[in-house]
Amino acid sequence: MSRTLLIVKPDAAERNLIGHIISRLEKSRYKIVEMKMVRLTEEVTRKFYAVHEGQPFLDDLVAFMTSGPVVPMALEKDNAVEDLRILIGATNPETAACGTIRFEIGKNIEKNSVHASDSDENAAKEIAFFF
Ligand code: FUP
Repeated sequence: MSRTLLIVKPDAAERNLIGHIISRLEKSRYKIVEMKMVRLTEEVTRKFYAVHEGQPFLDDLVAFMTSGPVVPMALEKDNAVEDLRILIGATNPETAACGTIRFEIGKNIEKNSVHASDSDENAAKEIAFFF
């Protein structure tokens, strides 16, 4: 078993898609081991996205992520990190594979509905960041 972090982003929470996303996760055999609804501050969001410091999209991304509630959750499953990246799809919903969560409900490259950790190392860090 391994763990990863998923965040339901404000665009999905705002459209009442939290339950839909949880359903997709549970049907894919993820166990939710931690979960909460939070409103992120600018400071916390900048810390979370520190790796993107200096990127032209960062200010907009921070404004978006602080615009409404988000739902971080720690998920457990075999091969959790890699399988969840496949389930959510590419960053840009327009290029995400058919059937992925971002393909299905993502609006654009910024408002792409969900975040998922990209490595076991980052998953551990991101779970500790929120829980
Ligand atoms: P991902 O790991 O798929 O979430 O994608 P990245 O780590 O590359 O990017 C993190 C977040 O930055 C994305 F979810 C959305 C945002 N982003 C933009 O808004 N514009 C871009 O050009 C790239 C990323």
